[in-house]
Amino acid sequence: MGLDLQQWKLIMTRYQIAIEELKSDLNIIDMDWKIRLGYSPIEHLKVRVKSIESIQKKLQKKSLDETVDNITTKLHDIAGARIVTNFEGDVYLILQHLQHRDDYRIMKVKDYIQKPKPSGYRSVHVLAEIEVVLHERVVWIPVEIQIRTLSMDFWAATEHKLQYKYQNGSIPQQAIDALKQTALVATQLDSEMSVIRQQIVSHEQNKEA
Ligand code: 0O2
Repeated sequence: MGLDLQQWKLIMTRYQIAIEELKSDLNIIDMDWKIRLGYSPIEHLKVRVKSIESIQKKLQKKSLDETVDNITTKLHDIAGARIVTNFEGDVYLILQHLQHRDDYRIMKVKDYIQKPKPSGYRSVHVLAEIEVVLHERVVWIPVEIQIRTLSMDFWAATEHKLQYKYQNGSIPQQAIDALKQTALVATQLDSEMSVIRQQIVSHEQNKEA
């Protein structure tokens, strides 16, 4: 037997609050970076709370019963944010920022940039608990924050669409190989953009000296 409507409401509200808090925190640091440094590593930000349907699908995939305990302790990506940057170095600036906040507890960092997934997927995933101050108590709510460059984001979003198209069958090996190849092209694009940025920064510094 699954959860009743009231139990779902309580759970979903909890994650909705966490996502509001996270969105607000990230918008504040984006503004602060822009004002103090004239540049923010955040290119754009997307947040979402998984739908009840996709929570149920994930429970099934993990062979877990639909219980409050399983949902709140075994699923860590119900509330999620995706922070997209222009440059690979900016991914790590944001990671460092998150690691130094007192109102975030970092539970796990998965660095799929240093070690891409077999599919070619690259991104840094941060599993964190964020502090939310409620009327009479303080709670810590888990969120998954994915940080990646525009080029990693383009690859992941397009690959995800192609996987979805083939969800009733298997993707031909030729397409899997071709996708891995495009992931390498995306990696190349990221490193070339970083080199160009470095050239521009050095040029400006030489002018000032
Ligand atoms: P959605 O719709 O994006 O949320 P988990 O699946 O989280 O229980 P795991 O394997 O530890 O367990 O998580 P992982 O692989 O660190 O992160 C899963 C999420 O990363 C996925 O979420 C995707 O968003 C993204 N991801 C991981 N691998 C790939 C990939 O090969 N291609 C693309 N496009 N995205 C990937 P969901 O829940 O699958 O989907």
